[in-house]
Amino acid sequence: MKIKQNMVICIGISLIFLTMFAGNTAASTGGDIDIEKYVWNPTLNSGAGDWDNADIAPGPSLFVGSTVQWKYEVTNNAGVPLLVSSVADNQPGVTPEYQSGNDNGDILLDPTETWIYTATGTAVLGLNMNIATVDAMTGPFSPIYHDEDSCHYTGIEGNEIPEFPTIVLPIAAILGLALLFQRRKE
Ligand SMILES: [Ca+2]
Ligand SMILES: [Ca+2]
Ligand SMILES: [Ca+2]
Repeated sequence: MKIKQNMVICIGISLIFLTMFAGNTAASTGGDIDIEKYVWNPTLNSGAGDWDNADIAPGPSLFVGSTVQWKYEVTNNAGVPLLVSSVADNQPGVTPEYQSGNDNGDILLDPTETWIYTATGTAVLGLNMNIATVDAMTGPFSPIYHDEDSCHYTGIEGNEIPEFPTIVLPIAAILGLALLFQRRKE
């Protein structure tokens, strides 16, 4: 009797889930998710800076050691709300953090919403390419929708303030010599 009751409860819960998500699954055929990854390019728009999609190498030139800022835009082209299961970056130590876009405050990425994520890093020398990925689904039984987008920058040397001894030593030497000549004249 107890087993029968449990079975009825299980079937009931399953039916509720199926009803909740069946519509979404059916409507999502041909749907998709989109991620775009941007890097802050300080030389765009006459030097004021702007977000650069930078899909193609070499991307913006950034000074080695300076902060790199990335932005990720996730949009829903599926026509139905999506459950975003993962937004990630293949660059070690870079974790996209959600900032804004979930306008109605539920847990789903609605077709009208664009979710914004950001991350920062430190520029390293040479060509740097990394890939952002997103996974989403319409419900527990739906296929996983996946998209990815690349982003480039090139780390260049320069803009480094010389370290203290490299400035101070030559100046001290010149001042010392000047003093020495001054005293000899006297
Ligand atoms: Ca894309
Ligand atoms: Ca991009
Ligand atoms: Ca939402």
